[in-house]
Amino acid sequence: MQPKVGLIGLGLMGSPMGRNLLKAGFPLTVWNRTRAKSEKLAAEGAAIAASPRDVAAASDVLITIVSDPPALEEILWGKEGALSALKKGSVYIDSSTVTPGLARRIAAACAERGADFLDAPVTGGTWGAEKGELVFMMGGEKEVLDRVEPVLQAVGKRFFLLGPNGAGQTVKLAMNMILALEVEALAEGLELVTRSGVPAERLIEVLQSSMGRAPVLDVKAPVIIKRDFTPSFPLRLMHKDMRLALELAKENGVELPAGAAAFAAYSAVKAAAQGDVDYAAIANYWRKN
Ligand code: NA7
Repeated sequence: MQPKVGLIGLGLMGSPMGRNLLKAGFPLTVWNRTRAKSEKLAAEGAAIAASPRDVAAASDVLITIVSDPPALEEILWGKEGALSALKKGSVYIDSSTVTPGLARRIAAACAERGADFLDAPVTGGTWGAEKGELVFMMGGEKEVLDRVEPVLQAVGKRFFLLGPNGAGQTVKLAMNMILALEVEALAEGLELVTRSGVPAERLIEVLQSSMGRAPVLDVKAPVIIKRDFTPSFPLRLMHKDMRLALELAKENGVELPAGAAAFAAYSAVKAAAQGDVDYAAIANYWRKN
């Protein structure tokens, strides 16, 4: 019999994940702070719960994907939070990007209720979420992952089990720090060549044939050249991830000199941004300062 799946958080990532769970035939119960987003999925077959608590009570496998640590704490420990209703023997998977410390705190709370927990942030963006081809970075037990893999197959294509609870979040924060640095470096290089009298496209042509080539640069170079910063991965979320990575570094006594400098540049662009923009808008650094 198909496990009953619960999903909390129907943002840019959660909504397409929900759609794919329904397409794969899982009975799905959802909750989102803004109800209109739940109603869209209800039209496709999902049941709407009245609270995060009610989603947990209805689920064998609970998935959450919300903005940041305060949002996650709210849906788990807030009024009518999900944790108090987790079923014994159920599995809870959190795909928000938060801190490894919070992931471990959640794992302990799940264990108290006889439920298992996987921290499972994702990469692949909205495109990967829509195609059901997300890549999961996971912390937890292999036996637990094996139990829920049929559910995760509906939304993802690769599942990296990286260590105990918290390991998924650790790798995700490091990875997004690297992506932020790559795109910041690209923006710097483009600014340097264009302000020195060489068209941006010439640098890109050469980059494409060099060891400096990277898929993220393939995607973000045209965005920067066209200056179309419609969010694909919003700057506000990348900024949050860099902040969390720097917090983790501090906790562990690790210096991240380039990360700290890039964070200051992203912060300046975020403060000056009007509305939601993609993190490639780091290229606006030279427009705003
Ligand atoms: P979005 O599209 O910004 O969606 C964020 C979701 O989080 C959305 O469902 C929000 O509900 C929900 N949210 C935000 N704050 C709260 C609070 N305080 N309480 C309950 N729910 C909340 O982000 P993405 O889908 O792109 O990304 C989600 C995560 O994956 C994030 O950690 C990324 O870094 C990776 P709303 O609809 O606004 O009411």
